[in-house]
Amino acid sequence: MFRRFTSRRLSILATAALALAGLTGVPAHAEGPEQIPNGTFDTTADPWWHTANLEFALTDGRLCADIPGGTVNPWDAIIGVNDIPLVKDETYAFAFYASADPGKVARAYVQLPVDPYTQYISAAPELSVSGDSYHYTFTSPVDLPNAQVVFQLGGSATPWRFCVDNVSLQGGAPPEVYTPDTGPRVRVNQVAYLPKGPKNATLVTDATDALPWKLKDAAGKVVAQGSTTPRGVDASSRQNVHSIDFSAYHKAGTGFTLTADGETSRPFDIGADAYQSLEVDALKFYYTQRSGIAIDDALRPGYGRPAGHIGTAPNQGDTNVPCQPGVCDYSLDVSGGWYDAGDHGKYVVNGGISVAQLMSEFERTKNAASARPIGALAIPESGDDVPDVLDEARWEQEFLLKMQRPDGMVHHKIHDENWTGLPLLPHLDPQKRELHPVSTAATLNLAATAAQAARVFAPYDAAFAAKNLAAAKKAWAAAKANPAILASPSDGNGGGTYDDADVSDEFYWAAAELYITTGDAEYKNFVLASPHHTADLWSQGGAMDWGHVAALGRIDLATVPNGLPGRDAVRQSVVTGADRYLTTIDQHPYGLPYNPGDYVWGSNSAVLNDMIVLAAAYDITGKLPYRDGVLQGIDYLLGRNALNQSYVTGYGEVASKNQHSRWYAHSLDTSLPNPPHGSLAGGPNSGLQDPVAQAKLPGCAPQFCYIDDINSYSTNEVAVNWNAPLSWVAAFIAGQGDGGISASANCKVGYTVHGSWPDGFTTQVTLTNTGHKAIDGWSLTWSFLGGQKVGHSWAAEFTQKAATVTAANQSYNKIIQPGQSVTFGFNGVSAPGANPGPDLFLLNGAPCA
Ligand SMILES: [Ca+2]
Ligand SMILES: [Ca+2]
Ligand SMILES: [Ca+2]
Repeated sequence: MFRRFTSRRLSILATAALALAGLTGVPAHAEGPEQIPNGTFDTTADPWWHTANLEFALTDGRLCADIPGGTVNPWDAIIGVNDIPLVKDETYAFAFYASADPGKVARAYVQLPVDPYTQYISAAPELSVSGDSYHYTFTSPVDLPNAQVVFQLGGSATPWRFCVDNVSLQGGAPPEVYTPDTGPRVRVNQVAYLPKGPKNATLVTDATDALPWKLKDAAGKVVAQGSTTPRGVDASSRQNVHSIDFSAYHKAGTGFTLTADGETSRPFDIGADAYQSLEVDALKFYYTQRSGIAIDDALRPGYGRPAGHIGTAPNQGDTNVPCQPGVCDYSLDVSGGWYDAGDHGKYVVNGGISVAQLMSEFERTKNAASARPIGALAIPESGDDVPDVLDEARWEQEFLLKMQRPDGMVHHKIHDENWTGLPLLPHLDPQKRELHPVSTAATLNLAATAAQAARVFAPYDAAFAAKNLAAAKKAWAAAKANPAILASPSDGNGGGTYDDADVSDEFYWAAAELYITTGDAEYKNFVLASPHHTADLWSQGGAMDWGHVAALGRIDLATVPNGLPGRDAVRQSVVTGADRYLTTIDQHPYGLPYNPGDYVWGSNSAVLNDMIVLAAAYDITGKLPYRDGVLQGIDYLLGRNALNQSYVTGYGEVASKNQHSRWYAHSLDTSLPNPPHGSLAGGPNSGLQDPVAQAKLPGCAPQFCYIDDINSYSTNEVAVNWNAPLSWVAAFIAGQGDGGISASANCKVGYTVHGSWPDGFTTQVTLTNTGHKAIDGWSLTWSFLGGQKVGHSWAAEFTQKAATVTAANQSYNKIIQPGQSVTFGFNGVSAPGANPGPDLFLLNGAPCA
């Protein structure tokens, strides 16, 4: 499970203008289509919501709630459901069964969901203990796509119990049968294939025999041709499909099309440029998600807005945020950070995996042969010496630090008291903001991310690094002392619950990051003893998500230099996981590494996280099939799929652009923008966990359980934990150039720390020419783990930029004959913590084999 919401609700402020229309109070004939999603409560309360002062639950097939006493107004306690369509001049039959114990008058309305809450029918049934059915009719005076049905239950001095069932609103227009426009049946990556990379497509056809295909350039000239491979019926789409492999064509260009079975694909490029821009755009997404800072329109034309949640009315946060009633008696300044998704909430566990993946995207540039520096992001911190990807990560990490209490425990989340409606710019959110209880999971997320921040920021800001290391250690100790404080699965009013019943994986991840950064025995021993250290983490769903984080630790232990005993087996375990995802890709006619049966909430991020395992295996082994698995996986997200659309805004001829967001809400308010280019939609979700998906997508095959509708939050939201693996993978692909095999250098490096003392160490490096030709002039580059610096040196010219060191020949040792070596060395100034030898050495820019 990814993001789960037990309810979504709109704020109820008052019921002003009454506009009764056609209320008859007599039983009506039930005719016309049913407009209420789930009025029978057979298996779930979704998508019904309730006010924060009550909970509801299913009891004997009914929805029941204990209504608190002591409220004043009817609207002080509400149960409701949103997004009910009304058609002007249509007559509706409104009916429900309800009971009250003791008997009570309730109010039932079909109304406008925002101020002035105009009521199209207003009923005040006298409810009995034994229960009764109630029937009304009315004629709608308006066309409205999103009316609310609410039961107002407040105003009683004493508590009582309310149950409801068989809520029905029949009439109006029959629900439109939704059929997605899937365009031509030849499905391609609509953005770009790398010239020398794999090139695969999928043809939807009833044909069972192979068919001819033709690749045409922009001028319509056939430049390659071949035969399709019949693949049978694909379970994820329930389509009969063929696959097409045109990898043998290598020439770059734009406007290619692929033709088969009388259909011509949407156009695509063959080239590498798109991934350079996708890497940057996917990261630029975070700036406009920032809380606590005005978004500069000069940096993001069309996206400028005032700062959200800086203590300026109508905001009620985030500079001095109290706890929920009864949770704590203090307030914290928790301003800053990123808004999580399409809402204004900020959740430590989802921020945690996101900031970790951004830091890993940076850290990979120090350790992976094919990585290149991450591009500039046009953010306020651009132009300084700190890579922008780290500046962006720091914006969130600073917030995570603020969520920590003096005792080390970390609050799970901070968000609005009640759900707000769409659209709503951050600075206009009037809701009370509340801190929710601390949790072990949040505390361990801070331990992990702060430990990672301590090493990656060390060369740029030693004080910030030290602050993070102290916070990480404190969080670790607090979590050890409080190992089972779990977030509540019912704490979902106004924000996602992000509850997680198993935090043993969070312990493993935190221990792994603390070990990599410090080298300390306590964390090493914990890692080696954890069942997650050797468990099979490579699920056919996603390898990791906000609640399953063991793979974050395992992959970092495999790919970030460290001295863990048995590290070779750790590296091999990642390769084993990648082998499984390669098998899935090979067997899937749409070529994706994800094949769990039903698709989950945020399935696109699961696809990407599986691709990160493949990418890590490529970084570890240098074997091309792993890299090519990543290149195939991105094809799915960019158009080679059953819906024939890209899930990344601005990429591909047909792409998601109406993702669920309160401020990229162009489809609700044309003065607001669509999501920025590079925004990833959550993707197909078989669970259909919102009213739009429930109305439009019943019975969908997994790949079809998606709609680009702003109200389909369970298939089409944006989220910080979804763009993080997108940017990671885009950076990986951008580093592959045109997809050709980059040369490695004929060299071997011995790197030996001969001695160390509290703030220093001495290192000897031996560079051996393993080739058959003399090396005439050399510079050897590697990166330190953290804030280490080269001091006194000998036999080479040293330069250092941040963590990256280059040692170049002197005139007398410029030539290294085949089989010969040169030796040089330096005294290092040690930052506190681990000081492992590097995994990667580049000789004149190429990795030593
Ligand atoms: Ca029922
Ligand atoms: Ca910068
Ligand atoms: Ca967990």
